[in-house]
Amino acid sequence: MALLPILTAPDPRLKTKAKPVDRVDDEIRRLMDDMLETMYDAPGIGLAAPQVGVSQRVLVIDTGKTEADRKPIRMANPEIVWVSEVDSSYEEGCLSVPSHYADVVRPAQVKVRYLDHQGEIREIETDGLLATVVQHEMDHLDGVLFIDRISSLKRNMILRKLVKSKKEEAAV
Ligand code: K1U
Ligand code: ZN
Repeated sequence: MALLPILTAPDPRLKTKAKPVDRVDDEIRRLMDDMLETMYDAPGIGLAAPQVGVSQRVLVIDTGKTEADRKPIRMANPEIVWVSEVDSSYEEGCLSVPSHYADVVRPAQVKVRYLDHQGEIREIETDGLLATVVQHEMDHLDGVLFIDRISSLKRNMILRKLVKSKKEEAAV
């Protein structure tokens, strides 16, 4: 397995719609495993392929609190097939928007259909943190960041700070 570099905003690769996976083969399974290792190392609770520069509709999630609690979820070509009418708000973070957090409103419950790491069709209906994270990761597959779902004032402030820190890092 390998640790993959995580892209940070602003980066045009994070704004691009990813392509569906043709079939879940060994290459996709290796990508899923490398993404999980990268996510655990970061640390994070989700990661989408565009965040590691791969424009494919693949994501991984694990909301377990400890190593013993780990229950990795690997998804290819996820689709939301149902959303609740009730919304909920959660303070989101993102490994591609480091050190910034904001409240985002999304449907409280979702049903998602996807291909698992064996290429089998699966469905999960979920709420709480997992519902938030799966919607956040699916946004990445469409080139959408959580800062695109907050006010333009807050978004531009965060983007200015990210550009500044990238310039400072490049100067070291
Ligand atoms: O970059 C990402 O897409 C991953 C992101 C997922 C996420 C978190 C919270 C709300 C929505 C989506 C993260 O994992 S940010 C880091 C984080 O939340 C976390 C890190 C370590 C332990 C617990 C949480
Ligand atoms: Zn993210």
